[in-house]
Amino acid sequence: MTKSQDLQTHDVIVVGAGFSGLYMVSRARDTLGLDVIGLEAGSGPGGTWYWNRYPGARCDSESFYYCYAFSDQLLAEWDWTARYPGQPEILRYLEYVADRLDLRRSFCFDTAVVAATWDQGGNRWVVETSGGTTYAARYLVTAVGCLSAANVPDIPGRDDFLGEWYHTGRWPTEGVDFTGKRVAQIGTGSTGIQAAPVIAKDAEHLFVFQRTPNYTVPARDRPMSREEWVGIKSNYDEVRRLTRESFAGFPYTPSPRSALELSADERNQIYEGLWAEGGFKFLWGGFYDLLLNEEANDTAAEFIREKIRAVVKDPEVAERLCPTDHPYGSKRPPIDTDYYTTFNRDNVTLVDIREAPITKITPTGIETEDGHYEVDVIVFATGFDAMTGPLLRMNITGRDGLALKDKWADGPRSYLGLQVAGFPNMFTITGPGSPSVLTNMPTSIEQHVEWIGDCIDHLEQGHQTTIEPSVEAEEAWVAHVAEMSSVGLFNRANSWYLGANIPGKKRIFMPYVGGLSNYRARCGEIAANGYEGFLISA
Ligand code: NA7
Repeated sequence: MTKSQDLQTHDVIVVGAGFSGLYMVSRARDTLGLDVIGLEAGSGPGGTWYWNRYPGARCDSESFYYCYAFSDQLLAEWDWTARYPGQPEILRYLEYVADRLDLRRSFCFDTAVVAATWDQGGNRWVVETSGGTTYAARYLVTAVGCLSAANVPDIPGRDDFLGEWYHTGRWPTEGVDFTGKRVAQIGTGSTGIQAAPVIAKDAEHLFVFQRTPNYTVPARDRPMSREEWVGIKSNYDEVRRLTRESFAGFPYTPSPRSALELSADERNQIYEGLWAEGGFKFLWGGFYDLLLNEEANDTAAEFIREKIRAVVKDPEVAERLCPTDHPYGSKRPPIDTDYYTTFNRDNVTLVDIREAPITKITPTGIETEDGHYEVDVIVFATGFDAMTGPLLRMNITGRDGLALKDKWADGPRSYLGLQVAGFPNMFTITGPGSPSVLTNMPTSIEQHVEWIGDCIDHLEQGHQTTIEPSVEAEEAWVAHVAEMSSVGLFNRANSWYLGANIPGKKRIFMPYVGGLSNYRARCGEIAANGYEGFLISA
């Protein structure tokens, strides 16, 4: 590091200290021997798991593959206690990794990036931060996550509310005591579905404001014994192989059968088995065509609706909870613990805001077209400005004064979701245009970190100065991402994959639907062919 007044110079700046930022710093510092600084807005490592401390927050991927696979040492030392780790345990894991790899000394915490600008003359990125210090480095790696820019809807009257309000993705570290309180929860995505059953246990009354009913499958969480974990570890090479060679980073082998090949009874028997097993396997390990064929999808959707009708005692509430306006899995599929049974509690009311929308927030509650709900606390489980939001809020400006927000005004454009033309030496871990949120995140993150590390090493070894995609390669990739997204049913929902949850955001399907294994192979070939499609300057 060199330091002059309030400018610090390094080789690499990594923004973020979640799964991707921690591994990127380790890779650049310890494997490549570069001088790296990590910048993180939170007061410690954790990323998503630092901020999302809402009640019920836990991982929807199973613990044994929702972790780093790159290090035998980390695997050997850490034992997960449950099939799905809760937020506190995942945060402890990431803190353990930060300590074990001695990463904290390379990070500045409580430091948000306020601007990042390419300095053409100096061939470097200049990054301004909330603390006032400016950092410069030849490489800028964004490790900001896909779901970190909280979306708090601009509902009229919000600032007049006299009670407490919270967004689930910015939950107070000290927690929130709901005892004896009337609570409004807005939103029934993965977060709302995890939070409602837990909040309902403490609150005097919980009103769940639902705009779109969601399909959720039981998680079937359970403790994981030491013996079970040891057994999995002894065969971990196979877990690595399966996750890396799979479509979505899950160690399941999807069935080659169509849901339509079987009789209704045979099919339901399989669905019953998957329902009993719980989790994402219902979508990814059942029939291969659930996300490809609407008729096949309908069989799973109707199976879930029948489960809702069987569990929820009030038939009118059950029907309101039944999704009918989008195919199962076309939005990010939640999994749950006791979500539907929560609506059988006397202290829980489902408020259908599709039928009677919210008109305003008042000082004492929420007004809809058919009534006023007096509450003490509002929980916004309203999601995120996904994928582009975390990047755009950093005010990134590339070559010739090109602002990323202008370049992406009509939707994100990138090559492989890794680099953007006009933004030399900037790498975006799990950026738009890569499989990212459609996959088990640590699997995608490790692949990106390793690819970026190798690419930086290639430049360093060859004494080359900059790398960025050619406009042609970027255009071709953007067209390929769009083409793939039109193949299945993903475009059939108003999802955050498309940016549909943010008023005014351009509707573009952002993640790459072509599958993680194909994507990994393509990235590997491109590197092996001398970084085909990239412009490298000496
Ligand atoms: P999601 O999946 O975006 O869900 C947000 C929920 O909030 C969803 O039910 C939305 O309804 C609802 N919402 C959003 N804005 C509004 C407004 N203005 N009024 C009423 N309701 C609204 O976010 P999550 O946090 O649940 O999950 C994000 C990801 O985090 C998750 O998929 C995992 O990957 C981890 P809508 O469906 O848009 O009608």
